[in-house]
Amino acid sequence: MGWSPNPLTDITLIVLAGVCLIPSCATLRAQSRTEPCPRPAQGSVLGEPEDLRSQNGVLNVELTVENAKQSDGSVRYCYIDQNGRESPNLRVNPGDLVILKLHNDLKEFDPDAATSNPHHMLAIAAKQPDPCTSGLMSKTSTNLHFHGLTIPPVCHQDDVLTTSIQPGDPPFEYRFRIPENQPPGLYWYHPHIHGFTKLEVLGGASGVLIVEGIERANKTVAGLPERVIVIRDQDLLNPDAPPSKSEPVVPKMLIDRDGDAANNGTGFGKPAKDLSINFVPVPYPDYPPAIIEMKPEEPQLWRVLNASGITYLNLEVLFGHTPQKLGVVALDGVPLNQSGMIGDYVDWETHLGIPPGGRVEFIVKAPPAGTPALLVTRTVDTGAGGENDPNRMIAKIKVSKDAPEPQSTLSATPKPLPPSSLPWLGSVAPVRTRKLYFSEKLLDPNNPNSATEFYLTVDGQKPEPFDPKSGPNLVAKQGTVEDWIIENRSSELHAFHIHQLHFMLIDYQGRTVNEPFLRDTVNVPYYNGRALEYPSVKLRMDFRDPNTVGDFLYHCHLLEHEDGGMMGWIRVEP
Ligand SMILES: [Cu+2]
Repeated sequence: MGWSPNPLTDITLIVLAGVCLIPSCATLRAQSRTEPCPRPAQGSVLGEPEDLRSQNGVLNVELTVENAKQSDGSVRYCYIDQNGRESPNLRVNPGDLVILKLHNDLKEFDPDAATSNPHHMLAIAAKQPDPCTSGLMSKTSTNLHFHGLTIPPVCHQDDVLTTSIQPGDPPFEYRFRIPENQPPGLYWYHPHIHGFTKLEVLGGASGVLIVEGIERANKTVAGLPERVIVIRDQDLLNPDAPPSKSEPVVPKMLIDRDGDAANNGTGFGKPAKDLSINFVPVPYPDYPPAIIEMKPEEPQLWRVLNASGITYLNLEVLFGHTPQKLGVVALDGVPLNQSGMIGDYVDWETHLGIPPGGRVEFIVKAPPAGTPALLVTRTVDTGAGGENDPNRMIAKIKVSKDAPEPQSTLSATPKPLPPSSLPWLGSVAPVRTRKLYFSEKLLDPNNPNSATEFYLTVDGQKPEPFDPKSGPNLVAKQGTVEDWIIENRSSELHAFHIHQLHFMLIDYQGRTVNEPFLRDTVNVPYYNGRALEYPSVKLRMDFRDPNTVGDFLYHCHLLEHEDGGMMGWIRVEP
């Protein structure tokens, strides 16, 4: 696949696999729904978000975004539908109408911060402004972004530049049609309030949107049970705990520029954030795994979203200590064979790198009875300035003949999807090449502990944090394609994402790859401070779709970078 996190030593997972395989808490189940934003206990059997399916071409859903302060001071965020279901899967077909009413029930738990926040003061002064145009950004503002969908970036559809809903506003209606040509696959929804996206997403505000029909694009997956897996990150539940005794001793923990545990280059030690899988927490230091129940040797399609705020994933499925082949059929919502060139293609890989915001859909075969099996994430080298993403367990795969099936199964007799009516992106000549670059600056260059500003700059312009009042940073024309070189001039990884469209990876680190498939989020390697050139990726950007018109955003999908200003504004003219 397009990027390959630096694997450290192989002993890492051998040690890892020895830790707390069968937590005593495994039999605990989700807490009751009477508590706001309920979460399952660690070690729980993995549940799935409930499916909400469109009916007669319409998906009607009401979501309330809520938050709840916990006894440890942390604040959970969640979407609850009209029947009390948390972060449901929105399942739609191409051409369907989505009518989604969003209630904002967010509370301010930190009044001191509220009074010191000029945006919040503005909100109080202005008294319930028009949600379409207010552009208000505060801890209690919210909106929705439908990550990966090629729908118009306008109010009530997929605008996040000025759409902002406040507590006390009447329910806000999103109403849009899933394009007939939207590739079938895994998309997602989350809030996108500049400056506060991390707060809400890290707290758990995210969910999956599935465009049905992946088995129509690739009949290899026809008839397979499908399992939605959302991996989120969150602040550490046990921040003061020493690392597990089964881990090698690591250098003293350092803090990176974002205030998170810094990458120590060992694959061990305290992570920057804890992970959860379908809300089952897998906390540091022992990483008690969730339990995935499967029938022996049963193949399933796993649809994995990395909804983390900052954590990179590098997934493996181990039988004993041996990584298994995982059959990738789609990336970022788009089947790999979308180019029409590679038939019912399956890319068999032993590890899958997923940046924050990215999705991978792959075939997993359960182990034979009696074989221990784990879903793990291996360490990711995020760079000297990056966060610590160590090796850790996520789930144990437990097989038995009468394991329950996942709630949804793909059609066994799919009607093939018609081929795309547009020429393959890789064969279209770009009208221009642009260069953009990620960079970071210490506000006080003499003080390594001073605040950092984050920039995503069009080459030739002045590096400045994103300002929603600045107007567009660049202008493109609908109907064209462009090549963008994205450089990383900082010492940590960034994940480039653009709204409203997909792109093709042409070059990675100066090497031509011409991937015959599409992405909407891509990792950009870090600068080591020594190489003669900055690391870069070259992307072919697709502005051909008539829905890709208007003002929208591109940014780093590490949300503290995005909130810190690593974002830009593109205007696509009709
Ligand atoms: Cu970044």
